[in-house]
Amino acid sequence: MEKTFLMVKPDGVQRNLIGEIVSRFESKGFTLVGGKLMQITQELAEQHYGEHKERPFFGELVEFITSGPVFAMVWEGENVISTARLMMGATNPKESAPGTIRGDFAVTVGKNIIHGSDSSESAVREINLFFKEEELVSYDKSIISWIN
Ligand code: FUP
Repeated sequence: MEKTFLMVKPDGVQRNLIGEIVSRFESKGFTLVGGKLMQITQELAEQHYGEHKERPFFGELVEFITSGPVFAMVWEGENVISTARLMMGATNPKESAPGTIRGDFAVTVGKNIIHGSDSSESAVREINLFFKEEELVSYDKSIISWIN
């Protein structure tokens, strides 16, 4: 089953949105298979956002993502990577539709509440960057046949 990496960023944690965000993905029908509150180190931040290394906002991005605890998660489900991106909304909250997480809770691109993998390659890379294999739990939910 497809897996994705999602993370409530420091602004989302400070604004007490962990529960709201977890609830949205649970209600949708996805399965939480890993989760932890953690402080991202400088090194992990630079690895995670490596693709943006040359961008002018890289320094601020690393500073922001290390500025407080994050809630890192792995979610499982059919098409979870692309569906989670739809549920998150556009990267810039100026353009994210109401009803999406960023559309409902964020105002500015530098504080956009949530991260989610944007492809199957980045999902694998990011899951491995943040979680050890033994931190992920594989289990069946009897309700799944009413979802998929
Ligand atoms: P996303 O995949 O939606 O998280 O977006 P990107 O990978 O393009 O960007 C990663 C993060 O960089 C965004 F969440 C916010 C930040 N960013 C800026 O601060 N300014 C920009 O112009 C673009 C992105």
